[in-house]
Amino acid sequence: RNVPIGEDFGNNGNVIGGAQKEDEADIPPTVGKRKVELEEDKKPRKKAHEVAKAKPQDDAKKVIDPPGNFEENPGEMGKPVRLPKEMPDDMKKAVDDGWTKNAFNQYVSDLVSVHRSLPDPRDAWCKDSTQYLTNLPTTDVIICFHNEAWTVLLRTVHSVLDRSPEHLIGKIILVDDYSDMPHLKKQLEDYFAAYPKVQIIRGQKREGLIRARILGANHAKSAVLTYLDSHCECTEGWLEPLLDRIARNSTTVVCPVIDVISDDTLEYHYRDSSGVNVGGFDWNLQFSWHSVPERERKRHNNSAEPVYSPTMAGGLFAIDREFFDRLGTYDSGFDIWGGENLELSFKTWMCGGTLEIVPCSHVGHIFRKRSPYKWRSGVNVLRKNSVRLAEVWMDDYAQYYYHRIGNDKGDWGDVTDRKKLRADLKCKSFKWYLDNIYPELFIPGDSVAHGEIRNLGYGGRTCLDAPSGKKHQKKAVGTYPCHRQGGNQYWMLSKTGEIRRDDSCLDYAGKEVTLYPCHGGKGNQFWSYRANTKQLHHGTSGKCLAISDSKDKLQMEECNVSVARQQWSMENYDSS
Ligand code: LR7
Ligand code: MN
Repeated sequence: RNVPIGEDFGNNGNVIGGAQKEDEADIPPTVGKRKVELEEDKKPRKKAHEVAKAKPQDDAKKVIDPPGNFEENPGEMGKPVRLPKEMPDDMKKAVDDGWTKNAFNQYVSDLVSVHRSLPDPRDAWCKDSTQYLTNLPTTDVIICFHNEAWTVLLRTVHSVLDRSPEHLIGKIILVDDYSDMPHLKKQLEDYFAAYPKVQIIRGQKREGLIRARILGANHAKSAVLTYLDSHCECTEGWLEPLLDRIARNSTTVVCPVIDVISDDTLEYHYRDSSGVNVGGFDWNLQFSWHSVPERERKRHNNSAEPVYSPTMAGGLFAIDREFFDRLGTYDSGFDIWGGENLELSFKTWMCGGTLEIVPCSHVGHIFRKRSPYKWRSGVNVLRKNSVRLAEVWMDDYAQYYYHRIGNDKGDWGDVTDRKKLRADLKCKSFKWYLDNIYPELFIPGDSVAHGEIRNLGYGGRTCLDAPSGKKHQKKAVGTYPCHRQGGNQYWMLSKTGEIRRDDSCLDYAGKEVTLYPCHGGKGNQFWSYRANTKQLHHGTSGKCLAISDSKDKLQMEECNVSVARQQWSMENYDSS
């Protein structure tokens, strides 16, 4: 997820034809791999090459064999599959085509068995089945897809069938969101005809993943709904710990730990429970991962116990069907992609439920760096979804998001029904949610100033401007003509002297002024704004922030009150 708007699209605010995604910078790196027992594979398996050849992705024409000495059964146990550096031209073309269509290495996926084995990432504690209720509810597994690669989709479904107790799976509902790839038509129906649990439902037009999920829910009958993306792999024992939580309390919404399947090698990365992360968000309404906060750690004896999470990533979760209905499922006014994860997270907490990450349940997901499919041209879909979310659920706090996007809210349609839903359910306030569920979030209103930071030298038209994307960290912070659209020029001066941008802080260590994750330790991240001289004094260096003569760079200088290029005005400055 994490498709940014605004700043990454030159502030024209249009996300067209998919969006640039961050890379795995936000995704927890894999640490502490442990030895795992080999899972006995019960079913007779075809060799990877046979699988790939038997059902080639027909728009890829044919599967081009890798060189003869290539490994026989690549990718087993989640091992990485590395293609040779030198490839014959036709193979190279097939590899490139796979990347173009899917934004992951489809060629590699086609070499890997759709029943491949995976490591077992669970802590020993999780394998003691006596801790799970014996009478667990059944679940329908809903998998929505738009133009998913053949072997990736099949592997998702087989990982559910192969690694879940049969009696706990009602149906696997595949919702085709108006794909046009030919292998997803009759070929898909023929393939799954042999699997009575698998049902295929097709939308009549492109709905986007949110309405596709609602469509799936409308066809579900089991007590629990479990959602997965169409490029996942479930590991051994993934399901029971999720269902157990819901069986104990039907208002508990649960997410597995989401492990990383490499987009390039299909390697399965995981780490143990000590590395579990919980979900948060920032004032751009982007989802982010955080380590388990101290207050939450204290509630547990064992790091494998379910932990409260302020938000969910969105794609992988289980929920009681009746509770989901009571919450009004999703806002059907959300298009294509995004925001629905925060909607469900906020209302779960605000309307009497609990959201947890269950460290005993691991499901892998292929994280992509860009979105391979078409969005909706001319419409800023993500902004529309986010404004609907903010209007209905965020009370006065919505202003911080609006400010962050330059108050350019666009057309978000009608949310009367959703507001009524919230009122009927008598949900708690967003303030309650922030105070009790996400106290770590920095509130712009608690800052000394928030908005643009404008330099008063050279005509006073230059603003502090953050580098684009989230890879900004450690990149130099620059300047740009003030544009009053928030985005890269939205800053917060905290009471503790940080100049913040989401979770990053303005940092000076003697060379360039950069953005660095906020550490709360003052030092290089400490700035004091003197309202009388309008200077920004830096903590450790004692220097003042200025712009260069050419206005296009920041520089640190010996403080001099008579130099206009050292003077700044802070938006929404409140000295009290
Ligand atoms: O128009 C569409 N119709 C669809 O059916 C667009 C997408 N989809 C399907 C698609 O085929 C896929 O199965 O919907 C699913 C999600 O789309 P992705 O894989 O492009 O999304 P993502 O993995 O980049 O994004 C995350 O955020 C999304 C929007 O908020 C959804 O909630 C995704 O499910 C979610 N993915 C995860 O939570 C996995 C972990 C990612 C993280 C962090
Ligand atoms: Mn996904």
